[in-house]
Amino acid sequence: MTFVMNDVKISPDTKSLLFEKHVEYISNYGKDKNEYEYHMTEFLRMSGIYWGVTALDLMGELDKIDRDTVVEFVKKCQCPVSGGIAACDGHDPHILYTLSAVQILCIYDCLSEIDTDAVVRYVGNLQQPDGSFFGDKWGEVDTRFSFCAVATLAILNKLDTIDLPKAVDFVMSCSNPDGGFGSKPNAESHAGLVYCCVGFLSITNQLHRLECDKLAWWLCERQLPSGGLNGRPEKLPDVCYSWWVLASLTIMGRLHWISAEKLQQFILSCQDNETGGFSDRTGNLPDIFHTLFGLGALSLLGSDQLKKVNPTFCMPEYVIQKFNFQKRLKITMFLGT
Ligand code: GRG
Repeated sequence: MTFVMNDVKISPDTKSLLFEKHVEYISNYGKDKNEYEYHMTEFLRMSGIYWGVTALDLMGELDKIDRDTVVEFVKKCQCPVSGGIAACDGHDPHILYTLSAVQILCIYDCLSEIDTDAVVRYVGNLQQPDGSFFGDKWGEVDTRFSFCAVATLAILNKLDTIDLPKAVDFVMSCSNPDGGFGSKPNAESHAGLVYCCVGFLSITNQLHRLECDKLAWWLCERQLPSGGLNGRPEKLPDVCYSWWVLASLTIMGRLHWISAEKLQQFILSCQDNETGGFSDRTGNLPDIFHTLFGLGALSLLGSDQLKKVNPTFCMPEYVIQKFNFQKRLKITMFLGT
């Protein structure tokens, strides 16, 4: 029997991090309003800004973006009726962009610039009787939204405003016999959703519910001969899975289960030598999403050129320490059980 494995050949040329080029690439993000890409990515702008702000902060270059412009942008995107936050002024609010906005303001230490009580109400109203969360008023359910809900509320210190036991039961109902998690019950395991569920269980202090060895083994099987990681069996590797897989392994204390050296080579091969930034795979065009997740993974691997990143929140660890989220969370969960 022959097995076909989807993989790529990587160029071994780039061995170091093109630090200055990445700083330039990220600080130019969204500056040229005449670019086709600027308009095509309007629907995810709030997350784009979170990816850029986080990446620059990890590089110690946060002052390369104008803080006041970013904060003004975020404030304009809060819906005065629902309290949720949109990707862009004039768009519908969504829990994905609500989390990104809260992460940005938390990094800038100015959460009081928005109506945080309204954000908490928005998130709470999205919870359903089975514990799951809608992404917005249109009613899609996905474990990504469960993660966004608890991450947002944890940052705002308001986890006690939702039905946590039911939220946990829903996420656990999305686990599969292979140890992984999907977007809803009986959906295929996917590394992105594994991150959401492991992050969710970490925030809610329920990591003991995981079959860690089985799940970590499934995650290790994502590593291909090129060193890159895919999101599910038979798929091509992609730099973003370096984050989703590695962060999940880190939370479970099993980062050493994959080859860090080969993964690092793969990630570095996805840098654009001319413009800076990272692409999904060697030779493709870079974008801000893959740039954050490439840098985030290198930080998890211990790069001494980057600040330490928190594997659960994907924010600089110093920010998490400053607000002491995880300690506060343990207290909330202890009192709540
Ligand atoms: C704060 C870091 C952070 C995240 C917020 C939105 C979110 C929470 C996480 C996203 C997780 C993720 C990437 C989920 C993947 C969803 C999915 C099923 C993607 C399938 O995409 P394909 O089919 O990709 O294009 P593959 O690689 O499977 O071919």
